Amino acid sequence: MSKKFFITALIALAFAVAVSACAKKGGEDTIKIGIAGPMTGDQSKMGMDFKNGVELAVSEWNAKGGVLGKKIEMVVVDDQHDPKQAVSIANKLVNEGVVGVVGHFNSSCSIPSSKIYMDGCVPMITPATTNPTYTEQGCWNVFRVCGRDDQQGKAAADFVLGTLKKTKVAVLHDKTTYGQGIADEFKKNLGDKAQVVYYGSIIQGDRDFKSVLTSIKSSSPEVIYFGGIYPEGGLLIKQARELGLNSDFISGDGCIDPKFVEIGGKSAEGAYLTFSPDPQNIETARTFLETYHKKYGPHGPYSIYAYDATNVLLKAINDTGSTEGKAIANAIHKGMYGGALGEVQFDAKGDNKIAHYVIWQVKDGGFVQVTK
Ligand code: ABU
Repeated sequence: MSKKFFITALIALAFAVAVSACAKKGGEDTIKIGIAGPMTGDQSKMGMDFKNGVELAVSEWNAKGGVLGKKIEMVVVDDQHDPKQAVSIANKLVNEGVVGVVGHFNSSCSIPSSKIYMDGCVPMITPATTNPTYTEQGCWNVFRVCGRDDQQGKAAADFVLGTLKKTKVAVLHDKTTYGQGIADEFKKNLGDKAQVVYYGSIIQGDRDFKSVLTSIKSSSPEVIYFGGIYPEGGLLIKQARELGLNSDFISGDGCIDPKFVEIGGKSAEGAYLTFSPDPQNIETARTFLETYHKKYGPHGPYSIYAYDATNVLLKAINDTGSTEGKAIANAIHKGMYGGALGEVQFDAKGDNKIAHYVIWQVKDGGFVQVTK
């Protein structure tokens, strides 16, 4: 039996089991949706970007009368990018009767909480979780509007080999599901075309990386790849340059935020990152960007994804005329959505069929897309 067939069969079975377990929600004055992410702490910028994107979509729906004749109410919860806290707040959202969740940010939070939402018959759409496992577990209730780290790791490896033409590489990660996962995808996609002269990890939350960077320097890499998030990524590039370690630096979507440049300062200049194409070049994103900027200031990398995820969820509730989780998930699977980022369509596992990655670079303190 092929892996694809097995996963599709597993999801079909999970759907069938869910029919008997899911009860119709409702009876309240509002339709509640959960927004989950790191709302406090060093990744709170991501949580706030989520909250703003969702709030903008909800305000537009509510201005038109809400959904199924009821106003939409946001229930915002903070997972502090901690997997245990994520499970705890997932239980809280299920108990509060949310009909869907937009979140979480971190793969290490979305993966364990997805089971809680599935048991509670709640569909979840993550704007930003990119680890493949999220949609490979066989959960009927999971969706993502972003891409996956197997795509993203390949894009980074292709760029290092094909464009930078570098073959001596150091690979570092933060030991999280996302960080290690994307670093390993990058390494796997280098294959035997590059020599990995250093492979190691840091601990998320640490602030002094001089020791690991000194070891990396002694291996003389042409490129350092980092799998992790901007609080550590910004410090890593800053401290690398202070040590005279001037190799090219490349990371993933976890570092593509102005906070990376704020922390890294001038040292961040020239760093490469993988992310989706610039929404400023996407016609359908214009209205979102104008409205968002007026209301909240500059958009973050995942503000627009949170906005699109919310619209996917609310459109499915509206189209199906139901707040029952399985019916909503079915409607999401069947639909084609004209989002601010363009068309969104999901495969049987809940992955966005249309997502892809390009290369960005830090130039003059900002991020510029450098490949098509
Ligand atoms: N995709 C970037 C960071 C979020 C995650 O853990 O997947």
